Amino acid sequence: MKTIYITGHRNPDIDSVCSAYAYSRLKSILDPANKYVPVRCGHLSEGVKRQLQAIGFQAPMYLEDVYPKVSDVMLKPEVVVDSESPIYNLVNVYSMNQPSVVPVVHEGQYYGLLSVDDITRWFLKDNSVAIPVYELPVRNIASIIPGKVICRGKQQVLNASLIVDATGLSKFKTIVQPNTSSVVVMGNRKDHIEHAIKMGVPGIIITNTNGVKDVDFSNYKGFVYQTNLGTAEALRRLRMTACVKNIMSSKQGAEVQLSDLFDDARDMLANSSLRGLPVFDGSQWVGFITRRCFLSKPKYNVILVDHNEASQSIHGIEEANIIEVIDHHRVDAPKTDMPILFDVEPLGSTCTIVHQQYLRNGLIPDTLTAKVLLTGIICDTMILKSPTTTDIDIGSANQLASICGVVDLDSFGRELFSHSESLSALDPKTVINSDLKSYTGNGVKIAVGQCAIPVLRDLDALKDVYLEALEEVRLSNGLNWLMLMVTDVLRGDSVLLSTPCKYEKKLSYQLISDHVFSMPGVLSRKKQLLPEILHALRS
Ligand SMILES: [Mn+2]
Repeated sequence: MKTIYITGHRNPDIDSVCSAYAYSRLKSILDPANKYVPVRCGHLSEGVKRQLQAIGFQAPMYLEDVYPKVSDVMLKPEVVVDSESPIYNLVNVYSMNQPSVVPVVHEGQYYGLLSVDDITRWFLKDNSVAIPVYELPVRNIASIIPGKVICRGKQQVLNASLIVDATGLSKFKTIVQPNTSSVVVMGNRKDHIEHAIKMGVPGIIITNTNGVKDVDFSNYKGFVYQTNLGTAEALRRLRMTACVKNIMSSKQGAEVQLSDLFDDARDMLANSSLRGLPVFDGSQWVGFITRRCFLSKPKYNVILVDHNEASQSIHGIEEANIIEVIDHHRVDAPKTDMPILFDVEPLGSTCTIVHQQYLRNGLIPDTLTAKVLLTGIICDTMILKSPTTTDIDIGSANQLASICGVVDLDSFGRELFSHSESLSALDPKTVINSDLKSYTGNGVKIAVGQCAIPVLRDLDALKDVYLEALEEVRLSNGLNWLMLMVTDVLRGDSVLLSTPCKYEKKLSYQLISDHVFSMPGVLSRKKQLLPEILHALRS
């Protein structure tokens, strides 16, 4: 099952979030094998929030970007090893799979990653020229060598080298002396055992036996263990009783977060000598990554609705698979590798296109989806008054209204727009940014914000503040020209505020004061204003 995100444009408006939701519902019916997730790639303005609240609709979740993340390649720990457990247990882990790292826990908490390099280093050291000294926890001896503890002794861990008793008693006495700090691995030989006890060696492992008789251990302070394993096998296991934590590299500490970018984590690993890194979600350890996780880069699958330009889309779209585009704007779409469904129609709302797709597939949207689609159409067409409105929009609106029980479209629309903001109640920069679209025309970087309000009042009092805010937003966004279109929905007119720019004089609208234009009957940014702006840029 693939996950496919459906997103509208940045600074999401009603049409954008409503079409993303409704299209995800349709796709889930048509293609139940995959998971369609509606998202929004920007935050909602207060007005949009109130409008959605008014129809009882929860907006799609926010998704910041579609760059591949650590979470997309992370390995979940199938096997973990306790830091105190014997190295011998790693044999089982490595016989099941060949991990380059194994997560190590201590008392249930993440402790570190053990890598194959740690194991190699330990085996090489064990077989180097110097006689190795082992840290042998007595608990581990009993767990991996079958047998019985005869004396527990005082030490929890024996720090000792190993001696095998394979000689006659007189030779043995020259090897094991009062200061000998080795664990002796020996057969069940009474006089040899008594000598080892007398010399006070830290431990004695008696092999090839099911019972040691007639030896007095009562004054002995060391550890004594009997096993029916042969000497060679007992010795082999004894060396691997050392704790896993003892062989782990001290170079722990580097870590990544679940939400870190794939590229950043890959570079971090590539620039280190580590085989893997632990992955955390906040402070919680959730898994790990190894170099193998980065052999191929995953791609997110995305459907674009209500936009098709990469600059208006979710961050990371250039690295994603665009698998469909459903839109009603001018086309400036990114190239794709594969043929895709590209449904761009000059209709009043993307929600109309989505409804038309329901009809083409012989489906009827459920009540909530119908209301959501209707809301998208009514808002984007300014209650079916915008010149972008077509007969198809009107037809869809009427059909959807009858499904969700809306009797009067005009009063439904007036009610919706009554929730949008009034200019004086808002911060000018928030208004400019909340529905801002960027374009490049003739090499000039421009952006146009639009704000729909029920009735345009107070403009004289507010225009200077707004013009000042426009200039600040223009500078901070690195734009050549920035405009705000304030649309009076109920009267069906707009006013355009512009930053000072040589092209503004070429606009055909009537100047009502400095940098303020009257646009009677203009309701559509994309169909009426944008072509006019692009024309001004070219002339
Ligand atoms: Mn739209």
